Amino acid sequence: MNIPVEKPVLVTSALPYVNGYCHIGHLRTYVPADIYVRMLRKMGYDVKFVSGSDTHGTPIVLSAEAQGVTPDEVITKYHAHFKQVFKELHVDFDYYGRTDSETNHRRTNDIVTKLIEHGHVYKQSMKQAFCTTCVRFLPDRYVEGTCPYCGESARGDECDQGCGKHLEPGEILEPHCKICGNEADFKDQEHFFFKLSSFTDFLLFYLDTLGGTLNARNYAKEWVKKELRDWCITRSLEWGVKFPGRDDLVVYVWVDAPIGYISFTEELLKARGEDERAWRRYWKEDKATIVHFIGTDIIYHHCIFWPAMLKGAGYSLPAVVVASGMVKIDGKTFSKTRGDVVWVTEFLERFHPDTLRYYLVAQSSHTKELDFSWQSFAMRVNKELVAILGNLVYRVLSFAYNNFGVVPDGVIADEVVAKIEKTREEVISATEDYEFKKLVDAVMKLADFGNSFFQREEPWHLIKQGDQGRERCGEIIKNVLQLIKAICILLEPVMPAKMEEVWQQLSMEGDVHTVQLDELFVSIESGKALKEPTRLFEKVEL
Ligand code: B3M
Ligand code: ZN
Repeated sequence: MNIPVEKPVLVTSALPYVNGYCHIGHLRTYVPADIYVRMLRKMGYDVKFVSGSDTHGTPIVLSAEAQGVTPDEVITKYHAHFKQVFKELHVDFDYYGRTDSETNHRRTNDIVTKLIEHGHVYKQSMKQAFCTTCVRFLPDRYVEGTCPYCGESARGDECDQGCGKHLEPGEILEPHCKICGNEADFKDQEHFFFKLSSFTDFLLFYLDTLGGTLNARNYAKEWVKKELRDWCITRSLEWGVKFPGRDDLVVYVWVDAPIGYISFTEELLKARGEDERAWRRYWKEDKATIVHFIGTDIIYHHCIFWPAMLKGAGYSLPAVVVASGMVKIDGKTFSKTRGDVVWVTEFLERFHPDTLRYYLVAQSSHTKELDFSWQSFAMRVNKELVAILGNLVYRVLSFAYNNFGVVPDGVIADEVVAKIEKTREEVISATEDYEFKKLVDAVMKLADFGNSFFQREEPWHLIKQGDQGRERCGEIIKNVLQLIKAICILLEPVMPAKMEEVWQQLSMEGDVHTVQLDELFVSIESGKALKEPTRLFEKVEL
């Protein structure tokens, strides 16, 4: 979708539960979101990029219980870990917060209070899973059983193995206690419900206008058409954001987690010294474009609960939801117990972060499943990054350095300008379509062209053919250097650290991270001294 360049843009990336280490499955959302943000900035947009740690809900308390520590200890440990991983991977959030912040408690309280005042919330007694052995209620992930919709095994609040549907408390079949494994009982308990069913017409209308990837819109529409059940928004847990006026209940984690997007905007703008009400431009006054990057497993929450909640409380609505396909490992779903998992920290001990960033987008189109394998990783690095891109840069820069020592003189050929222009258009349209694979493929095609142009013109013969030959050779080299410069700008969003290296090898001034797309057509300056180049990428041995 073409979003207006005049309005500021807020891009968010789903909030990881900070209950364990980051694995490559997480990155399918963060890396493309970061690429998108960098590319929008190159296109002249004013973008803010926020995310943060999801610190509440049963994923956190279960983990704390299992490790025998407090939720706060779990969060502090993994929050720091995720921040570090994002830094190493150059996923550059303007702000990375945590949902247990004071701002988020306050904002959640405000939104829930508004929903109550606007008549969207009611109290009702309901059957809750209860474990007579552990003598406790079993909210959400404390219970496991069978999905009533597709028959797969599921967690209390979502069908994680099967159809992906959100499950309301009490819906799961054959419920068992996650802690002791015994069959769960049911007990009456009083809870608060959000009248989601009354938002059906609004949602159908909203989803028709929603931008982003089709999977998000289509899944959500199917669910809305099938019938929406009211949504239980409280849980009997200690840890979380208290439901207004009730000390014994917290709000369901999927209430306060997305509200984190608002709180983090507020915290970011405050930290930058902006007016206290500046966040309202984004979330109250419809003066910005809100773009959410999520995984397909949380479409329900972002395309149904969240817009209904925002609408009900009188807040601005997101314009775009981009949902990435899930990651598998050698065809299998992630499983820590089976060892089908690739930890990001371990990966980065051996490979450059940019090779992972590249792989994550080059391997499959954004909405499709990505099947990670070491073979396919090695193939992408060796056949594409080493053989095409690395080869072009090293071969041409070495030739230029050895024979000229500077960027030679010459005119940029129409053929070269046309190729760059075409690639620019392809990259922009890929960005607008959230097709990051098309983006890298288009630039790699330009690198391919660079290699064949160099090969075709045979500069190594020209250089031996007197002054005229040397002059013509210089012109050829200048043209290929121009192509490399263009590739460098267009790939910076994907491989920021490696393209900074190329930028320096080209002796370019300015900052490749902030340079705009117009720079693609500015001729590389002749006469600039070149440094001895080094190879960009190393081959991956299987
Ligand atoms: N914490 C993580 C997940 O379910 C969840 C996302 C929250 S985004 C507001 O993937
Ligand atoms: Zn299911």
